[in-house]
Amino acid sequence: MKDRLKKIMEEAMEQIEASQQLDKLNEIRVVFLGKKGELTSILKSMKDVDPKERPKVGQMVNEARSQIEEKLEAKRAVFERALREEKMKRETIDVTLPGRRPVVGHRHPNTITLEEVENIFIGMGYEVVEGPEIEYDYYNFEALNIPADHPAKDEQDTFYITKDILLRTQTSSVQVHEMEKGKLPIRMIAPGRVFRSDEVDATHSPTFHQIEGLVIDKNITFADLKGTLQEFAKRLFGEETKVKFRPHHFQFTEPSAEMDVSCFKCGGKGCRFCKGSGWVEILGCGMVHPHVLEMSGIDPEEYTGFAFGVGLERIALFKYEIDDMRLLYENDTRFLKQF
Ligand code: 2NL
Repeated sequence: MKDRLKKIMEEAMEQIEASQQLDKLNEIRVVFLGKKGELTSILKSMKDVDPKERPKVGQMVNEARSQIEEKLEAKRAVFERALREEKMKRETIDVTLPGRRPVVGHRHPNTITLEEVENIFIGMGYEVVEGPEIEYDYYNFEALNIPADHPAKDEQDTFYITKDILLRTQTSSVQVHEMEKGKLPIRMIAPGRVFRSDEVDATHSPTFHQIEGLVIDKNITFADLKGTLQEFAKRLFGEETKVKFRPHHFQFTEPSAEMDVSCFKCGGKGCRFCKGSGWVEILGCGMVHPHVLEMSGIDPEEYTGFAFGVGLERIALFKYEIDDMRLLYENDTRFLKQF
């Protein structure tokens, strides 16, 4: 029994000494000290030992166990120190190396322009309201005085999802929802993405952004519309900006107009930018059609209002002198980092 124990001890020590990896130590622990290990099997065969000798043999086995454990622990510490040292070596920082400059993001010209427009109207007491891009036909067309058989519906080349559900072609739908709530007066802008089935070119995209505005109160007149939009143009393009209203037609406003601003590049003398005219068309507007008010439950005898719609990309292209709308959608950082 003694000899067997001695042999086990020697073998364990030898294997521990020769081991090269932390994993190997665990294997050795199982082989010698585990439930089915060598030492345990000796304890199991104690019944064959002379009862007088048993305490002594037991003590020897225990001693052997603690020696093997000590040796395992010592070796484990050696491995761990080596691993730690290796890791430290890998992690040394060469402070003389040049740093890596973090890439700083830029706001998209659309975002810059949108925030500028929003701030102008917030400053005039308007609320910014957003709504869903997927809408019922009713909110996009019918409530805006565009009936089912009206050619404007074809003109707009709408993306339909079902017969009654579509991708909004304008953000007016958001304003119709506001009108339906019945809380007056209303002073709001509705910015957001709109969709039209257009071919892509330098000035068209199947998706772009619009900002619509709506004011409804007692005694709102065309003079309020003109004053507000003139102030908007001055704040956006500069104090010296002049505006001009041309008669136009929209189904949802009566009367309707388009507003031009004096070309901020040439001050109105005429240049490549304004195609020699000195003016640039910037938005459509008008007094809300009585029928539109009525359909949303507002009495047109008591309340009047004005509304307008501007294309966000159009303003961004104009302000930043970008000559191709596609640049706004490509997300090329070489382009974006210029703003
Ligand atoms: C454009 C300019 C416009 C409106 C949008 C509007 C909204 C409501 C009622 C009446 Cl809820 N009008 N929006 C008015 C005039 C022009 O957009 O060029 N649109 C095609």
